[in-house]
Order: sequence, then structure tokens, then C-alpha cells
Amino acid sequence: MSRHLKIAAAQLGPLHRADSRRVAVRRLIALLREAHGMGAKFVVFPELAFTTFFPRWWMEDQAQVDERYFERAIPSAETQPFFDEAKKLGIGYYIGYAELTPEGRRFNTAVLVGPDGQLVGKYRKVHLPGHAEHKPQAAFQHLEKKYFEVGDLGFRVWRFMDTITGMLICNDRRWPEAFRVLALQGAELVALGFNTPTENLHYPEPPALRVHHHLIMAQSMAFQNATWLVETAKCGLEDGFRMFGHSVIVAPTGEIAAKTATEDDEVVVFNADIDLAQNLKQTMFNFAAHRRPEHYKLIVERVGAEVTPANP
Ligand code: CDV
Repeated sequence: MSRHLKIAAAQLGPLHRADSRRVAVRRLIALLREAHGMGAKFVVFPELAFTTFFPRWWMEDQAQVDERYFERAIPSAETQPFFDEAKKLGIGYYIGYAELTPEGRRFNTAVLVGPDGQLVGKYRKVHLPGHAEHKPQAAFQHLEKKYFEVGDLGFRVWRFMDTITGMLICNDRRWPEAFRVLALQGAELVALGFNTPTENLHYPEPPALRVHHHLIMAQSMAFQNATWLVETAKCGLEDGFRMFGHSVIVAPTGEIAAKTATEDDEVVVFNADIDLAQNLKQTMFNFAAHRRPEHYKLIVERVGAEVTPANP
């Protein structure tokens, strides 16, 4: 009999600057209960799920930023009720938060927690988009390079709920290398939370095209790496700035199995056949039989593109 896991994307609508952790935790608990009621065993929550997407704001008082937006411990007194509820319901999950370590380092982080409430794994975002300097002329900022360090834990997978599961965060989904490194460790399921502004900060782009890119990336990354993929948004008009929804569960065939329809709190669930990933890994995407890494060396040797014509 093939392995099945009922997986959910638990999308969050906007969380404003005025919203306390208590508000976030209450809504996250409501999503947990809804997912549980729909039969979900594994739930993927968004990136930075306890607060507004604060990198859109230039803030100079780092102590205040730490106090308001970063977690010194997970769970904390304020977030504990969420962790307690998940354990009570026996749900495994992925959730993103801003991590402040005891050494004073700051990361955009996600954790994987088992249905027994035990921490299984931690991932720190590697691909930090945006900029570090203030752009006073811009409608909003994207200051991930100011508030976070590049993740130092690499791309890893864990044996989790009878699957092999990896974690990524938001902008990582634009980089095929991230998925391939997980797939090379056997990933059958990838969990990813995101916050994606509807407006492109750097150049004009129709909102529909932003969503189109999000969906084609999800479908191609899942298919080319023969893995289930859950991508969950925080979205809607947050602090007056719109972010798109379109949270998706994508099958290893590249087909969208479930997708949200709103830009608010919403759960979608799919009973995923995990062995579908294994079948593709043994056929079309049998890496051991078909990959040619001797021709891929530039991928790790070169960062930016350089023109190297074969016939100079
Ligand atoms: N939170 C993100 O990483 N957002 C980026 C935006 C800035 C492009 C994304 O890739 O969706």
C-alpha cells in the first residue's frame, strides 16, 4: 500500500503592525483547528508567521525591532498556546519566524515540529532578497538584507512523518539549486512559507505576471525534483501594502492539487500519495542513472553570469 499523508497549507491574511502576537496566535490556532477538522496531519504555515512582514519598514532602533518582531525563544510565553494546541491535536507542522539567537544573530527561520510537539528540524533562509540601505523614494522597503544574516544551516532534509521532508523559505523558491540540493538528499516533500508583495519594488511588473511566475516555479520545481511541494502565503492588504495569496499544494507530477482562493485566512488540504514522488525518482528523474554532474561544475564555481563564448 502506498504511503499517504494529508497535508495542508494554512494561509494567513494580513497581520498589521498594530496586531500583537496574541492576535497572530489566536488566528494560527483557529487555522490549526480548521486543518485538523479537515483531517490534515501536516500543516504548512507562512514565513514570519507571528508578525507583520516587518522588512517593509525602515527602523533604526534595533532594540525595538528585536522586542517587537524577533523571537528569542520558540516557544515563548506569547506563542506557547499555538505550540500547545498543535501538540494536543497531534499535528506536525512547519512555521516561520524571526529568530534572535542568544549570541545576538538574526535569521529568517522556519522549524519543523512533529505531531508529538518535538522539534525535528530548523532551517535559516539562504536567499535573502531586497536591500540593506534605506530607499526613501520607494513606496515600501524590502530590508531582509538589513535585518537578517544569510542562513548558516544549509539545505537539509529530515525523516518526518514517514516521509523525507525539506524546508525552504520564500525567495528560495526562485532558485532551482535550492530544490536540487534537497532532491539530491531524497526529498519527497518540501515545505515553504512566503510573503510576496503584489508590487515589484524594483521594476514595473503586472501583478498577474507575479502570480504567473509563482505558479510556474512551484509546478516546475516540484516536477523536476519529483517532490510534493506545499507553499503557503501570508497575504492581503497588510499595513496598506498588498501581498498575493495563491498558496498551493503541488504534486510531483507538477499538477496543482490544491490552491487557496482568497487573500485571507484559509486552509486547503490534500491527501498526498508520497510514493508518487518515489515512482518519479525511479523513472523520469532517476538522478543516479541520468545526471551528468561533470558538466555542471560552473554551478558551484561561478556566482554571477559571465559571457564565455565557445568560439571567441
Ligand atoms: N519574502 C520574500 O522573500 N519575498 C520575495 C520578494 C521580495 C520577491 C519573493 O521572492 O517572493
